[in-house]
Amino acid sequence: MEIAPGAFHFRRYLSLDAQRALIDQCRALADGAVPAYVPVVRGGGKMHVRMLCLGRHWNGKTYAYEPTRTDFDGLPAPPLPDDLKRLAGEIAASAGMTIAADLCILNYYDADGRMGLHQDKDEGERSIAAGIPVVSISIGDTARFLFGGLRRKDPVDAIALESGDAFVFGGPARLRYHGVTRIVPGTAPPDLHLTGRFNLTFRQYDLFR
Ligand SMILES: O=C(O)CCC(=O)C(=O)O
Repeated sequence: MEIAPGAFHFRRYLSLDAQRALIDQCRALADGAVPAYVPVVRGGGKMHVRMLCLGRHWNGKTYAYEPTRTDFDGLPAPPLPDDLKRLAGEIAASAGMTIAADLCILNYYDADGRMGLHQDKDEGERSIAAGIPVVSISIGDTARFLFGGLRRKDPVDAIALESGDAFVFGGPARLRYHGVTRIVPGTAPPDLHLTGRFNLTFRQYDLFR
């Protein structure tokens, strides 16, 4: 469903089996040799998610991407697995867009997880100017997702992102403000045996690859 020019919400894009497989993959990555961590941002505040960047690391102090986690433990960002990259491409294609994802931010939200209203604007200038989309996948508990305009003060829509949903924003929507105000505990499909929520956002930093 196109909710605004360039912004698409696909409910239940992923089957339960696909979600289960993705949860296993997310857990293995988040608890792997380069584990997810709670970033501390510029002003010294802690984020309310556990984060792991794949392909490139987003530095919460400089808001820049880099190969290694210089704001945390100096470890290299793990590579972005090919199957995830493919999935991002398929979802973008469903929205009539293309992405050659070269990075993904994997966030885990517990019952207190949230993320303030922000723009995704730290990727390469040419990629953003071309409107290459951000592709988001949600698994687990429902999130109250805010989707606003191009200015922070613009009105926002509250959208329930449920388990298996995909959300794509590119073209004229690429720089829209968005955030997560709350997680609704206990709303994940019981078969998933997941408490909390995983969210993956795929982006393409480089336009020419
Ligand atoms: O968790 C979400 O749905 C949004 C995540 C997000 O805004 C981000 O990673 O920049």
